[in-house]
Amino acid sequence: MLDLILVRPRVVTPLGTLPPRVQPPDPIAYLAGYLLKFGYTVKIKDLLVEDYDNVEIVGNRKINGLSDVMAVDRILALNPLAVGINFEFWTDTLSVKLLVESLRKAGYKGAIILGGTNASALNRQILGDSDFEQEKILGVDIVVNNRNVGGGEYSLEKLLYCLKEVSNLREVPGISYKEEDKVITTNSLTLEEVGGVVKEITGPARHLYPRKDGMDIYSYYNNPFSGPVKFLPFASLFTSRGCPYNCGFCLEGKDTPGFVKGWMRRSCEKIFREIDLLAKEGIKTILIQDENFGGYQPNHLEEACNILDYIAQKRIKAIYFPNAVNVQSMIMDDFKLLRKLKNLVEMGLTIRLAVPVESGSDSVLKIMEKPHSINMLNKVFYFVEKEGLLRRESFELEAWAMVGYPGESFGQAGKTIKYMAALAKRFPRIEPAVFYFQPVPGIIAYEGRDIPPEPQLESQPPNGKLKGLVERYNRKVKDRFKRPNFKPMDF
Ligand code: B12
Ligand code: SF4
Repeated sequence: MLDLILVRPRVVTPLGTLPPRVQPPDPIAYLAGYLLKFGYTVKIKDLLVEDYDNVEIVGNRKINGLSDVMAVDRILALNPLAVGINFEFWTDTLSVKLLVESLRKAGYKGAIILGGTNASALNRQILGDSDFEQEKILGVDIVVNNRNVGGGEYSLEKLLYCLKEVSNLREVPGISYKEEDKVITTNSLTLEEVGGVVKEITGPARHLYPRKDGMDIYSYYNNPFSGPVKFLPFASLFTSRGCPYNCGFCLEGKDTPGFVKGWMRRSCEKIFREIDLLAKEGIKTILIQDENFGGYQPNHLEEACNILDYIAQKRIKAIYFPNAVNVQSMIMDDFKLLRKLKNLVEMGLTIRLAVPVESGSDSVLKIMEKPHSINMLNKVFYFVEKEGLLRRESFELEAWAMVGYPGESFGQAGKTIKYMAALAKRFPRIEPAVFYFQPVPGIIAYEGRDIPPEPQLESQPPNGKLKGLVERYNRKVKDRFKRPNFKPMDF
């Protein structure tokens, strides 16, 4: 009997939109890497890439990936003690529900465990403690919390031990489960305890990913978050977990029961060994996926710069920061991080960076509890201009903002549009995108709603006036957003 199958579910997108982006299912590969060290038998099933072109239409949505019938067949054939599903995205609620339902209908009696950011945010609701049917997922036994900072690995290991030894679930930290119709949430590890786990993390078990011609299959899709990757193959790297800040629109900012809030870096030695491995595999582009690569203190910046230097020594050709870099980190210690990136560009590396502008109004930045101000943003753009970075083809810059945040006036939204339009004018090569604010489970704007929430499938304009504003802006800067059709390469 296999101990555990870790599943990335099929991906749900709105009808009429491009096929979904494909990135390696890193969260479950991290879990697998950790469990293998303890001698558990684990496999990964990536339902998205196992049949990417198979599309099921349900109402106004399409679901890409291996059909549930086939998925259940393949999972049951491996006879697992437990099935763990990565419920990362609210948008995938439909596919996760259908998969759990199909597994139970097919008679699967083992434990079904959900984990991942969205599962953690909705832990008790998923287990039935909710006024909204949409949030409940019948058939799930346990939700693993401890999102982000590393407790996922720790809790899952303890949970599997418990399931194998048939001992009390109360002994497992950082989980939610049902006991006599009541949802029980056990205490999380402390930040210090989780820190010990994060330091021990060696990296994801990439050898479990499907491969083709020596490359893991994900490079064949060449369509990650932040524009096309020029140099293939690529891989993601997480050097740290979590974030110390409290931005109101972001799950990282929330200190919800069962979560561990904070930031910590993995051991630099272990990160270097992982980079060695990636270089040996011929990886050309590294996507640094951290929420907060620069940390929040000068010594964190020092480590960040050492990591960048190490990557450069290994002849990696490009480094992307698809989740942006905090504005604080960019200006801290006399622009140390930006200077390092400039230095790497001069050495011939391609760098793609995103600046999280968020709003062009200081008052809105305050409502959002952002750790930056307009003045700090201006300093970043001044640096980029003064140092001539945007004149270099190998430096790519994005800027992101949003409108429609609760408490923002129409005039303040207009200020954001003006700020972004001014950036577009000043820097012909910048990609300045404006989105509509979207409340996701776990943040106050979601919790406060008294209508049944539906997973929003794309950025929805909150009112007609705002929509007009953003549409006019997008028409003006439209050339900046030409993206290739996200279609997998032939294989
Ligand atoms: C990389 C990333 C992406 C990648 C894809 C990642 C992938 N592997 O498929 C791309 C760029 C494609 C992407 C797209 C989107 N993303 Co994104 N993304 C992330 C990001 C930055 C990192 C996720 C990650 O890999 N973390 C590292 C791992 C190790 O940590 P982890 O995921 O928390 O996993 C740990 C635990 O949660 C737990 N765990 C995880 N899975 C499981 C499963 C089991 C069984 C168990 C027991 C435990 C467990 O253990 C893990 C190790 O400790 C997160 C923010 C963040 N830092 O988490 C946002 C985040 C997940 N994304 C988010 C969003 C909103 C989106 C989009 C919807 C954006 C959009 N409007 O298009 C799309 C949806 C795409 C889709 N449906 O496929 C939100 C999700 C909010 C929500 N509740 O839905 C997040 C949290 C960002 C945020 N701060 O708000 N994203
Ligand atoms: S700094 Fe970034 S990751 Fe941290 S809470 Fe704010 S938006 Fe989220």
